[in-house]
Amino acid sequence: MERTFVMVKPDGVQRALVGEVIRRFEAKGFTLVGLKMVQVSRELAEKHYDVHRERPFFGSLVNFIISAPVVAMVWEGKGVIAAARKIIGATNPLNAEPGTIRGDYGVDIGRNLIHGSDAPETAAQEVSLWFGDELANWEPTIKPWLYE
Ligand code: 3AN
Repeated sequence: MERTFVMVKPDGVQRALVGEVIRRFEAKGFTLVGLKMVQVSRELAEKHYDVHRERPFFGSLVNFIISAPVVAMVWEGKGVIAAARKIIGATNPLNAEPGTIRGDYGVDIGRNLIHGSDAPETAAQEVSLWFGDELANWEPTIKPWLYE
C-alpha cells in the first residue's frame, strides 16, 4: 500500500491547524501510520530540503523549519501521494484553490503551512529520513469499507 510523508510546518502548528490537517486526511479515507512532534535539527532540515540547496530561499526555509516544532506524519492508502498534494494545494497559497489546506488557510509562500512528498521516490526517501524503522506495522480493519 502506498505511503507518503506529510509535515505540518511551524506556522501550521502555531496556528492550531494540526487537528484540521489530520481531519482532512482521515475523512478522505487515508490511514495515519506514523505521527510525532519534532523540534527539527538544522542537519535534518538541510537533508530534507537538500534539492533546494542552491535556491535563494534555502537559508530562510531551513531557519523557519527549525524555529519551532513541526508535526511529522506518514499517511497510507490508495493513491495517497498524489491525493495528498491535491489536499494540500499549490505551493503559493494565493494560487492554491479554495478547498485545499493552503488555499483555505494561507497567504504567503514562505508560510504555506504544510509539506507533502511530491512523488513516489521522494515519499520513500522522506518517510525513511523522518521515521527510519519507527513506523507502526498493523493492518487497519476499515479497509473493506473503503476499497473494493
Ligand atoms: P511544495 O512544498 O509545494 O512541494 P517546493 O518543493 O517547490 O514546494 O518548495 C519547497 C518549499 O520551499 C515550499 N513548501 C515553500 O515553503 C518554499 N518555497 C518554494 N518556493 C519559494 C519561494 N519562491 N519563496 C520562498 N519560499 C519558497
